[in-house]
Amino acid sequence: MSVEAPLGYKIQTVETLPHYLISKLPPALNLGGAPETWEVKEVGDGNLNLVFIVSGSMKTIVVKQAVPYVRAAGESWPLPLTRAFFEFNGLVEERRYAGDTVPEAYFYDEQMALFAMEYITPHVILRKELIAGKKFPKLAKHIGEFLAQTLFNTSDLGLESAQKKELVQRFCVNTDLCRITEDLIFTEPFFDAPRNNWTSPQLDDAIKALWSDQEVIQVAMKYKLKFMSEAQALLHGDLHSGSIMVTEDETKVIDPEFGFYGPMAFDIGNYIGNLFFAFYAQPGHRASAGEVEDYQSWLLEQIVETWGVFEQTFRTLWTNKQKGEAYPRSIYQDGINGDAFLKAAQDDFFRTLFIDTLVNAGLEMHRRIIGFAGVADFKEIEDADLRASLETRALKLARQLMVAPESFSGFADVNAYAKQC
Ligand code: SR1
Ligand code: MG
Repeated sequence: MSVEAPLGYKIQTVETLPHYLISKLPPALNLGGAPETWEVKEVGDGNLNLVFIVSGSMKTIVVKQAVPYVRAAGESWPLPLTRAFFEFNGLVEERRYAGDTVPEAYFYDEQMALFAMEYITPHVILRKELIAGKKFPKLAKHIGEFLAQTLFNTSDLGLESAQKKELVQRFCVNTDLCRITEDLIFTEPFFDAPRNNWTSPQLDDAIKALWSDQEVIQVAMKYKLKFMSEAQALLHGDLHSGSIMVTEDETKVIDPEFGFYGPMAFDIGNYIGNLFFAFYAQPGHRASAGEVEDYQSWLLEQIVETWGVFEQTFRTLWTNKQKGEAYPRSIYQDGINGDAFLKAAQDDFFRTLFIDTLVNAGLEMHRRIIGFAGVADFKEIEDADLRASLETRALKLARQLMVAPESFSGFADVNAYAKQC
């Protein structure tokens, strides 16, 4: 199967991009100087797209172009170009609610399947910094708020029902990227799929045992159905530490090309699963036991604090909401027993969301160890025996999160269990 490209579509190179851009850039986006003088670098290191940094004498921008296949796999894995549309629109919608935590998107060109956005500097990809052992004092606040603002304000709690349905319609056709998630996260780790890739032979027995573990597999399939059918909020859809850029003071969430309407717990669980990942990988990256322990404690604090900020911000948005037909103001804010009802409604909502978040974190951890898209936290550990022993610990927590999420009362409790694994 090959992908149909719009007439005139061409994969851009550092040589062709300036000439294309000069006819497309909005007048307000003046890079400065003649296009021949612009410096262009291709810096994409993700799985899917080309990423260019284009600098003129006055301004630098980022241009992202979709190619008609998965970049990390090559032309044998075709992938439609429409993902540029979803990433551009995802940035626009997220920025509406999360402000500067999301880069500004400048323009989208359907014919070339590309868009331009703000150049973010000197921020570094969070995953690299977690591997390097750096701490970020504002990270939990920024990500907790990002999650609350984007998830609340795009759900039926915070948005007029007609507007929400319009957004559902716009994003629900992101079928090809959803299909990647459905396959890579929810299905392939749980059977002998050709794309799977784990530390072998060290983990062979554990992974074969997983394929017969009915308890885990039933949960994975239950949550796959939820992912496919619960249009609760506009998700980022791929919120791992590789989709976040940081400095001491700022956090930027990038890459929402997997954006679509799905269950809130998917985004939150993805992020938290990646923090647990970083937690287990630490002995592969730090020089001493003391450094490992210190950084692991910081990572576990991040999990507690991110959830805390998220819940607090979301509760406040909900309590003060002006619109949104779910849990309407007429019964809660303006109702005779409103305050008591609202607290009970919110408590119930967050308990369910917490459980679903744990399951999604467990799913993300399984797929990064077993499936196609492994991550640097573990892949960069060269000693395969050490890597496998750390992955085994991560898999132990991941299983517990999936089969017994109700046994945990909060993240402090989960963290205590994570340390024992
Ligand atoms: C084929 S894409 C593989 C993975 O990369 C992206 O970042 C998503 O996480 C996806 O699952
Ligand atoms: Mg990405």
